[in-house]
This record gives sequence, C-alpha cells and structure tokens, in this order.
Amino acid sequence: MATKEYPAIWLQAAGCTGCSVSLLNVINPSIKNLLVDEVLPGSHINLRFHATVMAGAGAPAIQVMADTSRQKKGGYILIVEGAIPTAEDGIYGVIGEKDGKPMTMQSWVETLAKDALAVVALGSCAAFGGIPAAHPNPTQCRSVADVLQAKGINTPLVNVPGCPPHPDWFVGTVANVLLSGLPKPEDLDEYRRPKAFYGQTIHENCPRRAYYDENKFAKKFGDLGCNYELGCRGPITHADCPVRLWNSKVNWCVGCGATCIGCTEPGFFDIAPLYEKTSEAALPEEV
Ligand code: FSX
Ligand code: SF4
Ligand code: SF4
Repeated sequence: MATKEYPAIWLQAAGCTGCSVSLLNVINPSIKNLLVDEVLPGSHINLRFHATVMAGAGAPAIQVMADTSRQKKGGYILIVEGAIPTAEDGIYGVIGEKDGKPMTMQSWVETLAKDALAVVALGSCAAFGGIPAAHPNPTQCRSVADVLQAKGINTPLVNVPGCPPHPDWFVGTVANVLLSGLPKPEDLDEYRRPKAFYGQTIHENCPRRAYYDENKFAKKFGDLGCNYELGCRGPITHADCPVRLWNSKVNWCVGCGATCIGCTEPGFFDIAPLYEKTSEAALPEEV
C-alpha cells in the first residue's frame, strides 16, 4: 500500500515552547514513531518546519514554509503554537525575513492558514491567547481563531488547549483527522475543542470528589480533602486529566496535591490569582 504523505508546518508564535516539549515527551506513539514512521498504517506526517526540532536554519528553512503553501495548497496541516502578537502590525513577533524585511508571526499565520487543509491551534495561547494575552496584554496577543476571523479566513480550525496540552490530545486529534477526516461540528464543543478529550470537567472525574461532596476541604496544601478552597478550578475546567493522567500515567495536578489551575479554559490566567478560591469556579448550585 502506498503511504499517503501529510505535509505539516509547525509555527511557534508567542509562547514558551512548552507545547512542543509536551509533544516531544509523547509515549505512545513515541516521537520517533510519530515523525519518522507511519503514524497510522498508510499515513505519514511529513513535518517540514518546526523551529525547535529541525536541523535547517536561515533563509532555506524559511523558504520551505513558502514552498509548502504553494506546492501543497489545500493539502497541508498548519499547527500553531503560541498566541499571535497583533499590536503595531504584529512587529513584536517575527519569523525570518522577506526581501530584507521581517516577516511577522501574524502574516505567517494568515498566509499559511489560508491555503491549509486544516489548522490546529495547539496550546491555550494559540487557542485562546493564554498567558501572552493576559492583562494588560501590551503586544495585543490574540488567538488564532481571532486572527483568522479578522481576515475572513474560513479554513477548518480545531483548538487543542492546555498549558501545555497533553500530548495525547494533539496526537489523538491529528490521528482522528487522518482516520475519519475533519471533525464534524458535533465532535467539537463551543470552543472548538474535541469533545473526545474535553467533553467532561475535571471535577466530574476527580478522585477527591467524595471529599467535596461531604464538605471536607483542605485548608492548606498537603491536607486530606478537596482542594476547592485552595483555588481548584476543576469544577469549571474541561479536560480528561484525572483519567488520562500525565507523564506516562504517573500522576496529574490534583493527584500530586496541587489544584487544577484551569489551563484548558479561555482566560484562565486572568480569572483570579491561581491559588485563591474564586467564585468563578463555583458550581451552578452555589452561585
Ligand atoms: Fe502557551 Fe506553548 Fe502554555 Fe507554553 O508555546 S500553552 S505558554 S505551556 O507552551 O503556547
Ligand atoms: Fe477535585 Fe478540585 Fe473538584 Fe475538589 S474542586 S473535587 S480537588 S476537581
Ligand atoms: Fe490543566 Fe487542570 Fe489538567 Fe492540570 S488538571 S493539566 S491545570 S486542565
């Protein structure tokens, strides 16, 4: 069977590279399986540009992006990590040059998204603005969705938030596209997150839920009890961390005694100080 190639471009905008590092730690498939082998029988992702992992640099590497959008029009996947700085025509974030002038992240996203098969906004910065867009947002960082909407670009877009996102959320989303085509509207929630990974709240599956239901709350970190009064945002956060677990199923945020900081939700960084109880995280019956 001939292998079908899916060219992919991975753009890094305003972020911390944590999304890339998270994916590099993927366990099953391994990152080697993902990038070198067939990710599914008969399908190979041909990652043509990724500033952190590629060996190429300078003008020839930048040229690969322009060549891919021209030669593979409508057939490549654009993955964007990080928010898009838009103040002053986007000059706070640039990737390479064209004719001696810096190319902004904003212009790359607009140009590459226009002709892509699909766009994956990976991580909460790309999906919602995240930490770079937190108040007062001097560079006017925006989500990929906002930037595309402002230009009337309608390429199918899937958000895979998390700060960082779990590697399975990305691999599962891409594998689904390769297996079954682009997600149908009913596969995504109101924030364009795949329901397969973001369909339930943390609180619904938390092993400390029994404490919550019995009003046994931890007063300080390390106490037995539910971490709600320490600022846990599990009740308003959609992700499958309690059942999927992180780092090869070793643990997850509440499992190791911390709170869920709501990292998959829009504006999580501006809701309130991270370790303070916030009425924003109250359950509907408490409001
Ligand atoms: Fe954002 Fe990616 Fe948070 Fe970092 O670059 S989702 S800051 S973990 O890693 O974009
Ligand atoms: Fe778990 Fe947090 Fe819900 Fe408490 S508030 S049960 S710690 S998710
Ligand atoms: Fe993010 Fe909450 Fe999952 Fe931790 S438990 S990774 S803060 S969604």
